[in-house]
Amino acid sequence: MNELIGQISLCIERGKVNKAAPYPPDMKEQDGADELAKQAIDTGIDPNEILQGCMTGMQKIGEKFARNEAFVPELLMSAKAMTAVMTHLKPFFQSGNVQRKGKFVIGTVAGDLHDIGKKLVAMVVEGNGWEVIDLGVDVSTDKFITAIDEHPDCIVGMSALLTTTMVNMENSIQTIKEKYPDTKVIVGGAPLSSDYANKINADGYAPDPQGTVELLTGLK
Ligand code: B1M
Repeated sequence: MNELIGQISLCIERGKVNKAAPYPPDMKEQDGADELAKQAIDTGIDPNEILQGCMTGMQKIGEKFARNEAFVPELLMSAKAMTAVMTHLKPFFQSGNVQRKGKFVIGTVAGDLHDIGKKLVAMVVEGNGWEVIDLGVDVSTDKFITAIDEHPDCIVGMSALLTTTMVNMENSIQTIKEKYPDTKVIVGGAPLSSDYANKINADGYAPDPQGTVELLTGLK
């Protein structure tokens, strides 16, 4: 791994947002995710490689959390550091074709507050020419329905990061299909799979942002 990317990855894992941030104390006054991401971009490093470094950092903090070596406040700091990097990556992922291919409504399902992956999907889909309506996190079935009322020609995307919240997709999909049988609903998120998507009557499963773009193109 490139040294700069390794440093960014470490900042995500340790939750070092920027140079001014006092957390974590042993990294005080060092450059953080914000400064390093800017440097990486200025040096011409591929934004996809920077993103990959971030994912590695997130993976590591997630594993520590699973082993009870890190707790929610640390996860939050990692999320904050990742958000700082995404601010620099956004223009690259959104610089695609401006002619709109269709509308994509996306949200993290009810009970779930994870939004980093969903935001990445939204960014890349937008960069690939779709109008994206991001409903945020903890999105109720009613909120999805209201969005479809306003954008009847949209495709809906649902994200879930928890095994306890992915089950909420089934009810949302069923209610959407009862009111709007022709509306396509696709799903994604770490605990999801194609098999699960089939089981809950989703119209497709995408493992990542690029997969979402391909799925949308196929469904259009
Ligand atoms: Co939480 N968390 N978290 N967390 N968190 C996980 C998901 C967990 C796996 C950690 C672990 O135990 N190892 C675990 C879930 C276990 C499970 O259900 N099997 C977990 C838990 C348990 C929890 C809490 C319950 C902890 C607690 O309170 N005790 C709690 C739940 C809160 C809630 O939602 N109600 C909680 C809270 C949080 C924070 C708020 C602190 C924070 C989120 C902050 C934020 O998002 N703003 C957080 C974080 C950061 C994580 C980890 C560390 C990182 C998630 C992330 O951002 N990954 C995560 C462990 C891990 O993933 N290694 C973990 C990076 C992101 C780019 O990847 O989101 O997978 P991801 O998105 C990917 C793909 O999945 C896909 O594309 C993205 C880009 O490639 N994708 C889609 C995502 N959505 C898609 C939608 C699509 C298509 C593709 O639509 C078509």
